[in-house]
Amino acid sequence: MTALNPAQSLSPSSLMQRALYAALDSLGLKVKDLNGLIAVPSLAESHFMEAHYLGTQVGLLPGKSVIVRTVDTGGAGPVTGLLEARRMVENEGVDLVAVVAGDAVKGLSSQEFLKRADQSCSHPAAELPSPVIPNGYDRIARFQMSKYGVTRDQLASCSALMSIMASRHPFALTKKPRTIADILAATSVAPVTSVLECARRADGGAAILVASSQFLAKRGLPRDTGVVIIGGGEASGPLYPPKEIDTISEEMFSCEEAAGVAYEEAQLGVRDIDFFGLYDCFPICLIRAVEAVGLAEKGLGGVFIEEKYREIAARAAVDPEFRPQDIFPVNTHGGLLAFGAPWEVPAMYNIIEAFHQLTNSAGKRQVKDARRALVYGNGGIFSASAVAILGKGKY
Ligand code: MLC
Repeated sequence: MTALNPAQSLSPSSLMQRALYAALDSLGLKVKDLNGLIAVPSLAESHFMEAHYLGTQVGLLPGKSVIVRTVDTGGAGPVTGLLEARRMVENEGVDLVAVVAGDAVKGLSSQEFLKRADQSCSHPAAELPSPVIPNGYDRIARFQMSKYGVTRDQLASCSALMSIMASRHPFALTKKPRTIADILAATSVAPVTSVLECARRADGGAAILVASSQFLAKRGLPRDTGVVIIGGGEASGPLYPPKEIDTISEEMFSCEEAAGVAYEEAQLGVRDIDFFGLYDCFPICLIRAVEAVGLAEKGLGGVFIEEKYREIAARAAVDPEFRPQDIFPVNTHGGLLAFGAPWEVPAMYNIIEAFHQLTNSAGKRQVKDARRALVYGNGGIFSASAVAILGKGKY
């Protein structure tokens, strides 16, 4: 990954290129070693056929026997890309695929960002005021409050908990833990959403390489320095929620279905997973995610998060050595709410943090004996869910 909000402002294409070169360099590989490229589009500088644009910029194209694809499932894009890369390796004879994302939404003025972001999920039928996306998630939060008794403090706990996690990651944007009171006192953006409960707008790029076992053997690359993809699932919902809260139904949500498909393919259950990288663009996304992957019972995700937050905050206050990951092995980097969220890029950080956990390179954030991880990306307003289950490369 590139630095978040680099000192010198860079275009989305430059961020994508830097991330791609950094990933290749880390293994001593070159662009011409790739025969697959997947990119997700940016908001700040969108291109027709983003992956072809990037492939041409870096000199992968023209080239023979190269498969290049743009995937657009919004914020789920990196996880969809990871699963698509696996299909390319398994079914299409591709050896080495790069999945790349980059955006520079912090570099846009507030007005320009909102103009573009509002267009992405708006429709007259949804009657969502600007900012459209925070208001869309806020509507779902209010649905969850009326249907399942989620409280305002439970919502705020999500952001407070993510700020504790982020404060332990050297690259995260949020450096200091925040309390529920801090979150509630921040500027209001929508009826039950403050500015500190929005995906933290940022610039950044990230890339991931997916290789076949044959490629690793041929190039003398050890299998146990990477991770393996052992299951995946995707499911879809509508682009925007219905206007009336009382007409929202469980049918519009898709994470549980995607996670179910992934667990089934991997022949694993929630108790087999040691680390979870869960999408948290707004608190309600994290609350629904802990339920969907089976960490909390249906309707009790908010209670679960608030309990974890209060326990972690209390123990961290008296014990500087306390390890929050021992009781909440989720988003040890701080998620979208606190690590940073360059539009469609941030699910990459869930995958990268899972990679660090599974390769025992997460430093003081390390989850003990992490052997399997689940990563979840969400696009639109609960419009796309992609879940992948990853395993340690070494058995
Ligand atoms: C913002 N700030 C935060 C923060 N969010 N600080 C800590 N934690 C957070 N989570 C800070 C900023 O760094 C900034 O401080 C100040 O608050 C104001 O933020 P801003 O973004 O510069 O302000 P503004 O332009 O007025 O816009 C506010 C906003 C916007 C809430 C309308 O930030 C917004 O729309 N955010 C949500 C972005 C979004 O929708 N992403 C996609 C999520 S949906 P400073 O010091 O820097 O000035 C998704 C699915 C998908 O992920 O498919 O994409």
